[in-house]
Amino acid sequence: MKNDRMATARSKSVGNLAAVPMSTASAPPSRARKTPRVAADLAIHGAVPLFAEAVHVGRPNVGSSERFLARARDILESRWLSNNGPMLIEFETRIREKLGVKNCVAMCNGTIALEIATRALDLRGEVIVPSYTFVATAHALQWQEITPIFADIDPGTQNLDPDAVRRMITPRTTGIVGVHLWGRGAPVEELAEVAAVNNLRLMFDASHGFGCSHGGTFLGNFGDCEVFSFHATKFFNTFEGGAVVTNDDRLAEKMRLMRNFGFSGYDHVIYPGTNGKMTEIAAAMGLTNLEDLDDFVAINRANYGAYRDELRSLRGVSMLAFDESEHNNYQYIVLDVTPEFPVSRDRLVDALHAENVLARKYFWPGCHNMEPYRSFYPHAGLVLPHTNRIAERVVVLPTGSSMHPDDIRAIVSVLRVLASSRTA
Ligand code: T4K
Repeated sequence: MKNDRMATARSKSVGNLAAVPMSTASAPPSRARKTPRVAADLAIHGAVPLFAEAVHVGRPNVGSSERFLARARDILESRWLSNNGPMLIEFETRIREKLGVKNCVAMCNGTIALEIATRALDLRGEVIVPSYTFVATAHALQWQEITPIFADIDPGTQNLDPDAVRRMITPRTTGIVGVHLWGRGAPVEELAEVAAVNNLRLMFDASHGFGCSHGGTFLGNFGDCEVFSFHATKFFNTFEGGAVVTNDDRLAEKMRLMRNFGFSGYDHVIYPGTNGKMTEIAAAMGLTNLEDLDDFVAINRANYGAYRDELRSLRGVSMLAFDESEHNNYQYIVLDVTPEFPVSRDRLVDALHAENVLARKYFWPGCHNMEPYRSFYPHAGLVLPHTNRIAERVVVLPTGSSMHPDDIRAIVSVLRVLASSRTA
């Protein structure tokens, strides 16, 4: 789908958020049926839902279908479908150029990329991670019998707190996996210092952070290596996919071997490996979507501006802000529902779901409250007060190229009705 919304976005200035017009001139029609004004207009009270069909968090952004299909035809005609084919090689080159990083090792998904990176860094024993992340960050370690040790977050940034990391270090600790949550850079300098002082490896789960920067440098250039997810729900997708990027040539070479069973040539295995390869059709999707990346960002940014403007006057909810001096992908619209808001976060989510707005409680309840970690460490929550609190308060709202600004206004109107009615 190369929709009108994207064509509009291309012609807009993105230098300044305030300058991004909320024009609907050539946007696809709004799907919202009405604007609720009083409690009786809400679907939780029996009214017709705001949307006839579900509005998702994570609706994929899809670039030009013509260019994708032309690439698909080339793949079929060439009979080269996987294993380091021409699409993959071009894809890795484009990623390296975009991020200014020396190596890109594309993989079949972000989870396998995390596992391969972890192995390549020789992590074992205990590795410190945030609990407030998608569970794949922890599972990628546990799957290899490495013990994830959960450290608390800074409630202001929702990223790992370096002091909390320091407190969790033991003689068994071999590394730290930081997460650039919501695409906002983790405290990379402080974490690098903690790692250096304690002789630990440092890698980042940058699954949310493709196209985002920290201190003006694109994420992908920090730590020993960084891992991206290109899952369908990410702002930039290859259907399924991921990559490890690094400025360490030897580490990259090791990971290239690992993603292809350890083969260094026909019948020649020099390393234990797995199958982490990205297919040609996934790389073709990536190349196509890379060409439309600026449009995706512009749309997300306009949506972010629309949410911010609509939510500004609403007491009790605050929207996570992106630092405008950095590159951002504005992939996640993250609300903190504070105790000041008249209804609970869960009631708010129920109300939105009733309207067919499938808001998400990412990353509730925190990895430490999921199996197997909940059974392994029944008392982990005692050292994770900020994680526990934030996980109970956050709601993620829909954005992306399938959203119309009027849909956003309609969604916020539900919050406004809830805010004004104690009985809602
Ligand atoms: N580390 C972090 C920090 C991550 O956030 C993730 C993935 C990973 C590691 C692992 O990377 P991968 O191995 O996945 O590459 C979704 C995604 O599945 C997951 O990739 C993502 N993080 C996570 C934050 O969100 P779910 O289970 O919450 O949602 P899901 O996949 O059911 O999709 C959400 C909604 O999107 C659906 O309700 C419908 C819509 N959707 C989904 C797909 C796949 C579509 O409209 N079209 C689609 O093709 O995990």
